[in-house]
Amino acid sequence: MNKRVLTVQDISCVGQCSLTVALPIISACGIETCALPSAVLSTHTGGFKGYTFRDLTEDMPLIEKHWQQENIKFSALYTGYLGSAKQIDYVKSLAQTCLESDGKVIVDPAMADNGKLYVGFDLAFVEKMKELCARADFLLPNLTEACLLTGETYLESYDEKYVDGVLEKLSALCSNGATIVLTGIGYTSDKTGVVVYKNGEKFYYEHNKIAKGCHGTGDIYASAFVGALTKGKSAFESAKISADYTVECILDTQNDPTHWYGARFENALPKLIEKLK
Ligand code: PXL
Repeated sequence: MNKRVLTVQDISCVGQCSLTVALPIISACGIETCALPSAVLSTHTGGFKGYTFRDLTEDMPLIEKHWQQENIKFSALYTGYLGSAKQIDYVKSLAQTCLESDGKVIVDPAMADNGKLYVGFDLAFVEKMKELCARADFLLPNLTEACLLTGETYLESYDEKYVDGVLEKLSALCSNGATIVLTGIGYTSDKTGVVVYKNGEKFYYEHNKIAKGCHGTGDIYASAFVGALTKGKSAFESAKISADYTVECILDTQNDPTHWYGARFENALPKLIEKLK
């Protein structure tokens, strides 16, 4: 049967993040992609002023009920930026009612970056997010999110021992035995990479760090990961393919000063698709 992914995250109308990134990327991977918007914002919250925010929490149980009536099921549930802590309860419920029996839950605990929570999130949300980590089959935090979830101190530079400690604490949160994909890990100033960790086994993929960091690259990364994984690639292959794709997107964006709000993911899509063949 064809794979069908459900992704739950916001629509930022402008800004190249969340659903406007996830839908095209996962679709380009050749996978039917369904969307449950967590909120509608005029733009993302990272740099624009005066954005609108329509919270769609109350629609979620109604949508879930309808899908149950129609016996609609998904092969994977991929969650990103959520509009309220209450939505975590609804997402947990969707994981029970709307997934095929071997369906996977992929959680990007999108709530923080560069050592700080995003505007609108608080420690109560972080606490609640731990419940979703417990249900995850794949967990994709950046280092800031990992530190918030584990109580570890966020450091700008660190060694492998520090990262091992973070990974162990994250594993303890993941009672469903999730594969952890920890992004943005670099041991020298010119490198970054991703660590894939499961049952004490660890793989590290390192690549060049591009000076310009772009907003929304976490969403590009997680969407490509979901696409590759659903296409049947292993977690490590998927992590590597997504890292290479994200680098291509940043390279395509870095010399355009008007494109400060996100990363151009469109031109590199053929390269991503090629790697999935
Ligand atoms: O890329 C994460 C993200 C998603 N959605 C919204 C955001 C952000 C990051 O700031 O503001 C609305």
